[in-house]
Amino acid sequence: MSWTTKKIVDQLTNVVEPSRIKIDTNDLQFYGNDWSNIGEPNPSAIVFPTSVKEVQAIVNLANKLNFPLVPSGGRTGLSGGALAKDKELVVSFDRMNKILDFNKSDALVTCQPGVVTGVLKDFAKLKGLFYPVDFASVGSSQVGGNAATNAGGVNVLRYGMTRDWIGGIKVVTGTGELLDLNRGLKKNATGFDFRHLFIGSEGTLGLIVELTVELTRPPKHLNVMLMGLKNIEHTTQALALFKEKLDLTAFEFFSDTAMRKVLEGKSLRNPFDHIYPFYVLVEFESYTEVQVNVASELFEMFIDSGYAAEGVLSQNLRQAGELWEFREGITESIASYKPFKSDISCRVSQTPAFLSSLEKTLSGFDPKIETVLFGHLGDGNIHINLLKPIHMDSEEFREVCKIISKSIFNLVKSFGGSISAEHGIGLTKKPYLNYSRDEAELNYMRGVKRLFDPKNIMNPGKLIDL
Ligand code: 2HG
Ligand code: ZN
Repeated sequence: MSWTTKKIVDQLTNVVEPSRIKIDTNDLQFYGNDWSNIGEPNPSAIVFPTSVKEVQAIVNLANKLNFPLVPSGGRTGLSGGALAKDKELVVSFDRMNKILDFNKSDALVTCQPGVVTGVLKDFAKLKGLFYPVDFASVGSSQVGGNAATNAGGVNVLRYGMTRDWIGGIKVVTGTGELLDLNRGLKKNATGFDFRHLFIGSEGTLGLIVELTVELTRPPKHLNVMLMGLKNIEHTTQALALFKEKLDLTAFEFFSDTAMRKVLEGKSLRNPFDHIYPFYVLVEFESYTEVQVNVASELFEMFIDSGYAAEGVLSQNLRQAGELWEFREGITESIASYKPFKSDISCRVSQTPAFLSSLEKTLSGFDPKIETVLFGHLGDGNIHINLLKPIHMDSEEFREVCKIISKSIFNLVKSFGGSISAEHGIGLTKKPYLNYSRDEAELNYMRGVKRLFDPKNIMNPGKLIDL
């Protein structure tokens, strides 16, 4: 290690005001960690730049002294991408949180990376528009972090991932150069689109210092239907039918164990008379009563054919929110079990086959480890949470889960799926990246990393090793 905290802090004071450098233990713990909680944070210091120039100066210093940087947004990631455990300097974007520009006719908003996702959503609303990327942590995640991890969420089925809403970004590469990528252009056929290399690169190529985000018209009226289903095949049959007849904004699913945990954890009342093996939550846009009637007819058809056992359709926005709680409350309800998380995807049409094979695979392991399945079925994205039995030692649980996740990843590979649909690779999934990307691809990824970050100072150890 050729740098020391003292050396970094001394020289940083030439670059930013001393009050924007933090070395208190509490700050190091807080800003050096993310929601994955997989290791002890141990950064050298935290720096809070306020301008692009300052970010460039920090990167130049890191190159000169050869110390690593960890970018830090809302730190809501679940894969350890923002964990600083090896004396890195954490670059927090908390003070770069301004909306810089808005152009109504382009429906484009330009902002700094530290703008909280919920603030951007509220800003869009104020302008009569809509920023559609949505997930449970919009209240703390930041737009820069969303872009760096290509965040997904519950509305991907209709609106796509974060990538689809980024009209332009400015980045400071690992060499300290400032790149202005795509500048909000809708059409631009001038060769490689570097913007998309940086989106989803988890801070390993450079730091995103400005974003131009596209907004759209808000959905007219959203309705939510929750159904209990007896069989996994029926979930994709429901998806196909509803998708054909309605403008779906979300199609989510969860298992019986997920329902039990959320009822208990959130003290909710079971909306149905029984617990069913699977639940689907369908959200759709209605323009008039016609769409609501179509949904009711489809539901009746489902009941008549024996697919759906019970169901409920929201009558107003408050009820829609209440139905969402059964799905969105799952993560929080199982947090006390210290779950081991996987976030996989396969083609939507293959999800029933995948889930049946998964059931077989998991039945070979300790039955005391409960499995909670849920996710964005409309996108083929399944969250698999393994729960630690109360009496199992944490270390033993982690070891067993590693073995189980290898079996899961083998299964994912056999389906041509992805070992991370939306949570990213970070540290937790780095050893398994080759289950989803072949060696030739990994070599090109290393080449790209070397090109933009030749000294390997940008979030080293995450996503891919050189
Ligand atoms: C969700 O879809 C999040 O609710 C979290 O991606 C998933 O807790 C999880 O595994
Ligand atoms: Zn999710």
